[in-house]
Amino acid sequence: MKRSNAVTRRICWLVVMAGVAIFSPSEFGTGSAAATAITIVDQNGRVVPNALPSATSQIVDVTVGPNGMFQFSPGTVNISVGDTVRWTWGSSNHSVTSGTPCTADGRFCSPNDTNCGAGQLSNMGAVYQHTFAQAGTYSYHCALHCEYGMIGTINVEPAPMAQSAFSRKVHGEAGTFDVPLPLTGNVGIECRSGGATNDYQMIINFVTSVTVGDAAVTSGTGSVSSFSVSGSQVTVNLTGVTNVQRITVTLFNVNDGTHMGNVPVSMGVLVGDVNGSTGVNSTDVALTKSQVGMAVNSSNFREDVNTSGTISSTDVAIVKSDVGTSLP
Ligand SMILES: [Cu+2]
Repeated sequence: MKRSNAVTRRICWLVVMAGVAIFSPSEFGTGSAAATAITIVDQNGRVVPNALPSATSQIVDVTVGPNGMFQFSPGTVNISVGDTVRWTWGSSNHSVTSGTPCTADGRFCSPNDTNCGAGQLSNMGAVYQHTFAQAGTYSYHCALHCEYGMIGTINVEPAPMAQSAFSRKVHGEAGTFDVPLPLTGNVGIECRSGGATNDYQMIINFVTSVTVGDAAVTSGTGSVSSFSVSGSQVTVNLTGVTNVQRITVTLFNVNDGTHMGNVPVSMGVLVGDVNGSTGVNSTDVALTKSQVGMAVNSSNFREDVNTSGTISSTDVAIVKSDVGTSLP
């Protein structure tokens, strides 16, 4: 296995050397043949790609060996997660091979993302594209002309980071209270009932102002009835959110001017789990009983499970009726 790899590598080098020997003179030259190729490429009128993220997933164009030059144009491209880069060959005998110059790392390569180490060359007019699903910096090069500086970089920007998220409910005249929904680690548990139509409201805060393309339930049962954006805060109104589940709402194409991407926020729904233990049991009943008649405030609002603004025997009865349920 190792030996055959070594042999393969040696053969590849021979092919590369032969390629340099055969193709370099015309490509280095400024003769009429090369000039003809240049003109054809230019007549394609390929637009120089916009390096800034757009409001939706985009395809960014890169020319491989424009005017016979050993370069990718543009050499550096900034895109967002989910965007596609489309390389079009402006001259022959080049490859797009991922990896820090000048070693293939197998992450992507022309013409079809397979056997990248071979550095297969394509000819003028060829098109290869690759969609980048992960944020990061990707170096690539031409397997034949890397050592002449034919290298490129794709910067894939991550989605904007949400700063915090909450499940918000109005408790009658007692006021508005938020259950934190951590963005990492254990899911936040919403213990309050959603009323007749199981309505909930998520608040998602970003560091800076954002625009949002769409919002939808991407996991669990429920649907987005509406959403709105005010500066750095996104409000998502949900309906039909059933009890005893984990639900994920995804904000699509969130754009903060620098980054763009999708932002998921998850919530556990377990009515009556006033202490957020992921199960409803006698402890929750006792906690609720202990707050009956107390004014609803930031430290006991979870016990007002029907969000009436008062903690009463009705809340105790709701918690009792949910004893035995637990978060899936
Ligand atoms: Cu090349």
